[in-house]
Amino acid sequence: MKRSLTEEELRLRRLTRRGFLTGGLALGTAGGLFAAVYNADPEGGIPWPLRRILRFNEWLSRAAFRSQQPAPEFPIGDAAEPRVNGQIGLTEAPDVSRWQLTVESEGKAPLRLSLDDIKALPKTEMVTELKCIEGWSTVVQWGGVRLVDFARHYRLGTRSGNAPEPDGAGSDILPYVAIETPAEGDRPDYFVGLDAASAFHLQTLLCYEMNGEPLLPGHGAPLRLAIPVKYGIKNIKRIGTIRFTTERPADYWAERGYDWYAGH
Ligand SMILES: Nc1nc2c(c(=O)[nH]1)N[C@H]1C(S)=C(S)[C@@H](COP(=O)(O)O)O[C@H]1N2
Ligand SMILES: [Mo]
Repeated sequence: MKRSLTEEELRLRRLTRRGFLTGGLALGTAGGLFAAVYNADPEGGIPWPLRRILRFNEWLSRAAFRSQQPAPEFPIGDAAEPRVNGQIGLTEAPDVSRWQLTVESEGKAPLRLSLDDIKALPKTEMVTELKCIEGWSTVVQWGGVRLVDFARHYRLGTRSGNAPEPDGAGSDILPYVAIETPAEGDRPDYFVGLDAASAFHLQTLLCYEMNGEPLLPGHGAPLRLAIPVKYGIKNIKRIGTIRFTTERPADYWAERGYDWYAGH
């Protein structure tokens, strides 16, 4: 692992600890909590009181998200190139000519799309902040297609197989979206899970441009996610597969013990 990842882990750990504290205060006294945690049977490796706190934190994030608040946008003159950060799943050069996007949505036959298919959809540009959990952030201009526009065009992400509503809400919506780097072996190298509300947020873009230029390999060419309502960790680079699902997807950093939502 690179040194930057170790730093990333430290930041995440601190953030998670803060989350535990907030949840812990809501549940009871620190002493009582400590005793409860200490004596609890672990469930999935995590003692159940901590699991509960994690769930409580997730519930809070979800409640906060219901307002669908936009992330701030900036003047284009503020945009700059962010540092190339996080190279998991990017070790080999991308073969853009052979690249295909695999799209799965429960109850539908899988789709295989080219970059031209994606570029043919309505383009959205936005200037937002890419915020890394390590503590840096950069204003970036992104160009691509909104995930909600993409899903509406191909009728993805609903139980009925109809196009989702423009606000991406309602009981017909499949609750989760999994996005993964191209699978090399049996598992992709990097993978993120998103709740449908975040995935269908109007500022969630499948991007093929950064600052007016085609995306560079280090930034996730040919296609990456820009999702400014989430920390950098969810802004997955070099997407190979998108899956709309009822099952809460695995998430690279959540598997390492950190908040699955990673919103801010
Ligand atoms: N495939 C992949 N995507 C990834 C990562 C990674 O390691 N692999 N790191 C994430 C993190 S932690 C950040 S901060 C952003 C950084 O994006 P940038 O390199 O374009 O600045 O990418 C995210 N997407
Ligand atoms: Mo990051």
